[in-house]
Amino acid sequence: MAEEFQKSVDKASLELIDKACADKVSLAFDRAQEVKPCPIGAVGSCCRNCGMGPCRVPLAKGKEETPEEKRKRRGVCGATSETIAARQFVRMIAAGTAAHSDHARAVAELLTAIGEGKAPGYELKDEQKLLQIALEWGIDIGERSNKEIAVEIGKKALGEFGKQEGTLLFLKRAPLKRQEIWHKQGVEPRAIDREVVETMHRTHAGVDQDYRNLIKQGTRAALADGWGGSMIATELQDIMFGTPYPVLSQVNLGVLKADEVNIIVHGHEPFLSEMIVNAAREPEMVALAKSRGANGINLAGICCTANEVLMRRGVPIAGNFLQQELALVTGAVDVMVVDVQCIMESLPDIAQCYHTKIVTTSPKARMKGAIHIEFDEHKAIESAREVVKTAIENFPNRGTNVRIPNERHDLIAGFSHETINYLLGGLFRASYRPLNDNIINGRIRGVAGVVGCNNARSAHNAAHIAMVKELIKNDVLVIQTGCAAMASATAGLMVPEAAAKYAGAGLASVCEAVGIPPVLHMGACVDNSRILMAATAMVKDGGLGDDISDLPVAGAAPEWMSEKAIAIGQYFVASGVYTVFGVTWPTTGSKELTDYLFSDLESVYGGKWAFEPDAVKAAQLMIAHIDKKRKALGIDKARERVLYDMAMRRQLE
Ligand code: BF8
Repeated sequence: MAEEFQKSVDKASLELIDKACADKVSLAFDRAQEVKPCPIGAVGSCCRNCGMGPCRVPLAKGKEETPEEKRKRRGVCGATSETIAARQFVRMIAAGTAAHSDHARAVAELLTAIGEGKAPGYELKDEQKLLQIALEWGIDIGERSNKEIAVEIGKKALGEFGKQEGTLLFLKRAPLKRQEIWHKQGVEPRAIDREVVETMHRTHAGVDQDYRNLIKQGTRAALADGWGGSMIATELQDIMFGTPYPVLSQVNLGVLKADEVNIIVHGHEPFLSEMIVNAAREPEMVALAKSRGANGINLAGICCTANEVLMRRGVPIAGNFLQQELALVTGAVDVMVVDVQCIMESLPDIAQCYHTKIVTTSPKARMKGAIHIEFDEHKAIESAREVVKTAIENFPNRGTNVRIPNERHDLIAGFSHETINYLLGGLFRASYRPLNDNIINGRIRGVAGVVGCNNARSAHNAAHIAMVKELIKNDVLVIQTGCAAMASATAGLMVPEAAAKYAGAGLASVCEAVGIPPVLHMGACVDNSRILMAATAMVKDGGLGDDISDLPVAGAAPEWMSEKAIAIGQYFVASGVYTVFGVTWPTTGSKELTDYLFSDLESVYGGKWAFEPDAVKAAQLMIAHIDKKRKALGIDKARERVLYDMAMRRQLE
């Protein structure tokens, strides 16, 4: 009998997977069993970029390929397996960059509209960041109002998408040495849209036929994401909605409430959900809910929209990517309102088995079987009220087939780069100095960014939690975003008490002194740009080399699935970070290309990719890399001494 596939390590999810089975609802976990991944496409050996194909150029299994066989392994147009795999890879980067950056475009448009007084209900909450970016971008402040400055920032940000001259403004934030590397390699992004367009052009049949040159363009597109679109999204959202500071909330499906109207916000763009938070708190809305028999209105989030409203408003998280269907299976969700990205097309179908209404809001992302309430920034609060009312009116239709798992955990989120700066250094000397000092003295071994998705082909949350536990046990401070952050929170790793329970003695002592968890939630996927800023701040504070590639840091996405994750990984690598992915690797159909990504890139960018599906082994690879960097910095001895001290202390105990 085939071995039973482990679907999740999360109790709440397992409970609802069983309920879905009883309710005859098919989930992503089931489809992952039924639809096997195409073994040729999975390794990047299928090219469907023209009408002569799809051309499949698989490696013959089980024997060494002769040069003659390799020469023949080509598509009809003559494309080699290297070119084919590189084309698919950089197209993934382009799609990921497009997703983050189109989000950023909408952010810039909204900021402009707020400044012009055309987006009632929105504010400019972080004045300090507004002025700081104005200064950074050479925008005149003088006697101008914040709104006037906001218009100019918004327009300048929009210019980043299509300007015809120069390179992206935020590249100047990187350490000087990093900027020089990008310049020397010729990978400084010129304009965000241009890099996506050029990637699509170069991967069209018969254009770029050198895998190194394709990866170079992919790098440029990826940098246009990390140091462009994503950074614009993060920074401008902070101006509008506030820069996050530590906030206590809860996570997992147990945050849904049996006696209240449950509204789930799902997707990535927080514009409407910010307004839904406001609308749901209006006394008239609460009164309306009570008149329909509910005790109140309960908001919760899924995926990165959840992270956005968690970070800034403390809204609890119902779940991550693989829990979106399960939220519906509770039978307790009155409306699930979605915007863009990572939204499963199965939702309306599953909703039909219960009473849930799925509401789409973006003209870019409509779904069959959903109600469409279009988000209009000019009357956002009205759209938000309509969504909330739809949920309230649907509450009396909730049936008896309801099960809300009794699983919820506290978490502290809101660790923006600015907050970390402040927490470590204090209000008057905000800096990363204490972090750098504790890395230098060895209490903290290094820092790891563990980010990314869930993947239905690997047990939900298992790799995330195993990797993060292994890292903190070995004194590596973990910073997180996206669905990865939610996974750690469900395992109780994002509360200060986790330091004593799970972290090594060195890391625990620092966490206890500062009062932070050993695993810090930095936000949504676009907020990986906060990680770039944190790494840059570490370099600028001194003592750990003069580039990101000198730092004892590593990155990982152990359960990745989206093209956005590939874009993120590539900009981490091109920023100098060793980056390990799990589950599957999309270029193994070409050994040459894979070797290039896993090894040669390091001599160019100081960062490189690695693939390791075993999460603990992957963590150990990251730790080995961190130790290598400590040695290069000459701070490896300090750590040995600290370890010796701890051993002695334990003996004494
Ligand atoms: O942008 S981590 S599954 S929700 S892609 Fe999607 Fe991946 Fe989750 Fe957020 Ni990021």
